[in-house]
Amino acid sequence: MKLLTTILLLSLLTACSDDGDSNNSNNANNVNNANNVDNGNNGNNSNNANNVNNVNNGNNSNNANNSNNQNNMNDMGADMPMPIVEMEPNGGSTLDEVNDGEVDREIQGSIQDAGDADVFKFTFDSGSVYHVTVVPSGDLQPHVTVFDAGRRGDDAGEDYVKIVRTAALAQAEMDFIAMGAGDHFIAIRDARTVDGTATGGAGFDYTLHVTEVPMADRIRGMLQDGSSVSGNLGSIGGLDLYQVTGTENQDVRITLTSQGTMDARLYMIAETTGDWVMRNDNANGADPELDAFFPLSGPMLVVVEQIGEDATGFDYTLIMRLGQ
Ligand SMILES: [Ca+2]
Ligand SMILES: [Ca+2]
Repeated sequence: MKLLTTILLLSLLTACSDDGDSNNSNNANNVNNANNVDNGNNGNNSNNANNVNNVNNGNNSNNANNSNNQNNMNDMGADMPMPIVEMEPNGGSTLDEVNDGEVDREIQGSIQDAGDADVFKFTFDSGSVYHVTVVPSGDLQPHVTVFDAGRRGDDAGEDYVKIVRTAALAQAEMDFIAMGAGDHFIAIRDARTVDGTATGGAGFDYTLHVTEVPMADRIRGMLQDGSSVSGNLGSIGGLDLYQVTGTENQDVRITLTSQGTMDARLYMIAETTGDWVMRNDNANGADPELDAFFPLSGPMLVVVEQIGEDATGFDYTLIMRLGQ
C-alpha cells in the first residue's frame, strides 16, 4: 500500500508535470487490447479491491462527518449540499491520506504550507464528461491534475493523466472524460511547487468543484471515411468529441494537425465499454495520429484534448480515413 502511494505522488511530480502522460509520448500507436484487461489480472484485481477497502476504511470518519453535514443541510432546508472541507493529511503519501470528493459538491481547501499537495478521490461514471473548476485566492497559482487511481494492476496515473495550470488568481478549468475501470484522483498544488520551488502558505485557499457535462455539449460532429473537419478546443483544458461508427477489424487512421502551440492528444473510446481502444499523443511532432484497427464494432467517440501546460492557440484539423 505504501509503495503504490509513494509512486502516486512521484508520478505526479515527474511524468505528469512534463507532457501530461509520458506513456503516450513515444508510442507510435497505443492500442488497448480488451483481452489483456480480462486475462491474467485476477491477482491484481484482488489487490485493487483491498486497496479500495483500505481507502474506504480510512475515510469512515469522513463519512460520519458527511452524514452530519447532510443532517445540517436538511435542518437548514438548503438546496445545495454542504461543502466538503479538506482534512489534512491528504497529500497522498499513503493511500489513506486522500479525501473523498463528490460530483456537484464544492470542496474547500488550502495549500496552507509550502509544497502542500491536496489529493481528492472521486468515483465517476465511465464514459461521462466532467468539468473541473478550481477558484484560487491569495497568491495561489492552481496546478490541477486528474489521473486514474490505478488500472489493470498498474500504478495510479499510469493510464490517464490530464493537467491544467494557471497564473496567480486565475481560475483553472478542465474538461475530461472518465474512461476505464476504477476511481480517479484530482490533485491540487501551486504551480511553482511543480516547477521546483515549494510554495504555499496562509491565504492560499481554493474551492474545487466538479460537475458532469451533458455529452451532447461536447460533441462537435461525426467522422466518416474521408471526413476533414476543423475545430478549436477553446481553452487549455478543453475537450472535443466526434462520433465514429466502428467495424471490428477495419483499419482506421485519424490524423490531427494543430495550429498554434497546443500539444494535442487523441483517444478513441468505445461507448459500449466506456474504455479507450486507441490513443496517441505525438505521432508527428506534437501532433497525434490514431492508426490501428477497430477491436470491436459499435459507436465510438474520438476525444480531442491538448496537454501542453503553456499552450496558446487551439485550432486543429482532423482527417479520418477507413482502410480497405
Ligand atoms: Ca491542504
Ligand atoms: Ca501531442
